[in-house]
Amino acid sequence: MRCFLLLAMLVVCASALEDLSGKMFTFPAETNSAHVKLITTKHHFSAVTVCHRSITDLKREHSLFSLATPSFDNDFLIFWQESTQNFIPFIRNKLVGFGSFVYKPITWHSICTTWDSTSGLMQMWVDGQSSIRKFISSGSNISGQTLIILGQEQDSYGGGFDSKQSFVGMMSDVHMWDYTLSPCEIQNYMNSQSFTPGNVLNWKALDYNIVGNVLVEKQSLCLNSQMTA
Ligand SMILES: *[C@@H]1O[C@H](CO)[C@@H](O)[C@H](O)[C@H]1NC(C)=O
Ligand SMILES: [Ca+2]
Repeated sequence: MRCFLLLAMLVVCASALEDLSGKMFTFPAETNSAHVKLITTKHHFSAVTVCHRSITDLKREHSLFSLATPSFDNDFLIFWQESTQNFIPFIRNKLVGFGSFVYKPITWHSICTTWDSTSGLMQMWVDGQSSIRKFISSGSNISGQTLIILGQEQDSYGGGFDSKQSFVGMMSDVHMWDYTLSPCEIQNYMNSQSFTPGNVLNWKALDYNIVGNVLVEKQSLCLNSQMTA
């Protein structure tokens, strides 16, 4: 009977797309295990855009978005490096640094990252400000079974977590597209105006699994006034 019940629950869980509007993932503790796995049916990318909002009080490096494939554990990673005060995105295990952004603690930040394999250029936006466009990796697409994880940084496919690179804080409005958004669309996202939701990951119809101590909670603060403060 217990098995039957578990099976029934698994079937329900596997097919559930949840509208997380107005909600956030809360990562309340530093661990080398707690994370959220985001599930998508797309596994081949010649371009990507990822946008999310997050808040933390960490004063150390941490992972904001970790996409691994069997060939590259950092096939697409968004990482904050405290020692250089740089965002360090990775594509296919290659990296570039974006400095000069103001990444204040206990402040909600809207962060978007774009890349396309033709030009190999990457660009980041933080709270409405854009970086320059920098070369990172061209001529090779992200491909293979993608494993997308929030809260931890994958040093191996689906594992190799390090508590000292984990994310502690809250994260919301995670979207991913398999193309590069225009600067206007990114500004719309940053200003919480209407935008085309992600076609790879959509916060309004999200398939995800929580492992360990991560909560889904209502956003307790007014995000808009935080953004523009
Ligand atoms: C990358 O993907 C695009 C679109 O699917 C395709 O046209 C191109 O040939 C791919 N490039 C490589 C190197 O596989
Ligand atoms: Ca690592």
